[in-house]
Amino acid sequence: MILRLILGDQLNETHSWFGKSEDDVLYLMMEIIPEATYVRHHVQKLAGFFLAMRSFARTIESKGHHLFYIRLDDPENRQSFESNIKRVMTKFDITKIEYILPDEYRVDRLLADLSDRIDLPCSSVDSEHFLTRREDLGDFFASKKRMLMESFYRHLRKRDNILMDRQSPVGGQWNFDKSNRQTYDASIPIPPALEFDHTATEIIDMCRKMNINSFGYIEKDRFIWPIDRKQSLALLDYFLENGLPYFGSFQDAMSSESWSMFHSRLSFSLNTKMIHPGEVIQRTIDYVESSRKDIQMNQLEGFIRQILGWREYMRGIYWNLMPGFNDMNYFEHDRDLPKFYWDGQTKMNCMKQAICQSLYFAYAHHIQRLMITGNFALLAGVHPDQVDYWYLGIYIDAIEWVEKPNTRGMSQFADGGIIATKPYVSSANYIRKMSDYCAHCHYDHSKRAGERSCPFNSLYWHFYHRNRGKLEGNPRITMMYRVWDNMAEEDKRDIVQQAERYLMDLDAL
Ligand code: FAD
Ligand code: DLZ
Ligand code: SF4
Repeated sequence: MILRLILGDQLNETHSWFGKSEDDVLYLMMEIIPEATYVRHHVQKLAGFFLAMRSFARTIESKGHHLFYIRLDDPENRQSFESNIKRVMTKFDITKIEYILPDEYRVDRLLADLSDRIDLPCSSVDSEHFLTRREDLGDFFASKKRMLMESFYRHLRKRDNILMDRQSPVGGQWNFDKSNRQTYDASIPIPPALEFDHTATEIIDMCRKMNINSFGYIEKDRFIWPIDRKQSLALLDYFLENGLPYFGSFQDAMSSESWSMFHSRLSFSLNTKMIHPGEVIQRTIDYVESSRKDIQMNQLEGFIRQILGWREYMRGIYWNLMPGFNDMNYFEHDRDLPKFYWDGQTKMNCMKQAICQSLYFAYAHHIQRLMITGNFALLAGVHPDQVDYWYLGIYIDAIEWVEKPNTRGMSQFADGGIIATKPYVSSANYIRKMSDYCAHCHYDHSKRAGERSCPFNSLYWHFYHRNRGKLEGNPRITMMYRVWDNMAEEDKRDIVQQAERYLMDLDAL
């Protein structure tokens, strides 16, 4: 009998493994303590993975497949992939092991030499999920100086003939980013987030019984994210109807009125592989073509770029940089992550909003992750290990292959500029322009130093000042140093002193 392992982020019903049921195949899924504790997960992330895994198990069993499912609190659970495989091997006449290539380096290494330890042939198959192979990005950039997302994205547009008019991009432009930085226009109603209605009580009780340490909230144990393919497709359809018409325009906008704005919230469904990026792209294009709404190109292209461009690019970067990626710390940052990241208790309203909604929904949209919480961690000089740890735990969609390039690379510039051409930092100016947060803040967005001066302002200049040696040569930053150099000496001194006072006690901010 062949034993086939399915990991918790491999819930892909459309995988060719499940084409027809075979009597000589036994599928194996397991809930294990190391996966629930390799980082402190948000309670909704634990609930989401276990609920979706169990739902997937029911689906494939209903299609006639044989499955052995090990629950976290099963007294016979040996709590590791390898030990549980060995246990199943003693129960059934297993002659071969097959697994789907994992997306995480850690699990990939664990399974790569499994056959040496269990004395049975082991082989892997593709996940059939991504639009590129692990090594495609490295091959594509082999002879190029920079590994820019935009080049890879254009290559994939051409390769797959997506939004193309022969060799030219539809709409005459590859990228409509400039039209995608609008501030939120309050006359356009934000669609309420589509919520599903699952109860997570059993999972939460089980995690408690098994001493799994989690954080974050889940109101009345009600889990609102999709847990199967059908619900994931319903979420996609809801987004196309309600979010897509304004997606591009307000992609970077933030408002305390909504925790998900016009975003799709599809990342959990995609990262667990309940839906396929190719079908998301195709359905989106079909929707725009058949819709009577006049959906502009900047909305459509903006969304396609996230899935076809950023998502595939980040995965390629991950496989290109691992395992060395883990140790990158370009600025040699070493401060601790402030305590308020774990409870949202800070006087900085932008941080409070972004962190509290993450604690309540296990979600923040991209610009909150990048330009609020990520921006602050970078300005404050927090060690990237601690920043990674937080992002990997708090978000429902956080799987290392996508979390790490976004956090350590894009947001913390710990790779020294492989992903981003300059650090994503900003002062209050940007936050004020893109959100309504500053209007209700204890701090004054217009002050760079002195009482109640916004910490983002002094820390911003301090960041450039202290990292001059590493950044001055970057042509995209020259201008900032010119502004700094032209400031009055007294102002510069006040700003640096203010930043140093704030840095001495970040927890008090
Ligand atoms: P939408 O805005 O609706 O975008 C649609 C889809 O595009 C997303 O579902 C996602 O699959 C893809 N996408 C968009 N941006 C990116 C990106 N930068 N990288 C990869 N895919 C992207 N995304 C994760 O899936 N998991 C993570 O752990 C994660 N950690 C992040 C950490 C930081 C510091 C930052 C700055 C970004 C991170 N992202 C991560 C990327 C992005 O923020 C999320 O994919 C997005 O917010 C998910 O919400 P959504 O589904 O509503 O996205
Ligand atoms: C996130 C997660 C959690 C919390 N628990 C499990 C689990 O018990 N079993 C499992 O197979 N997968 C789990 N996952 C998803 C894993 O992090 C992911 O499947 C692997 O690390 C491979 O990327
Ligand atoms: Fe954030 Fe500063 Fe604005 Fe307050 S004033 S919301 S801390 S940017």
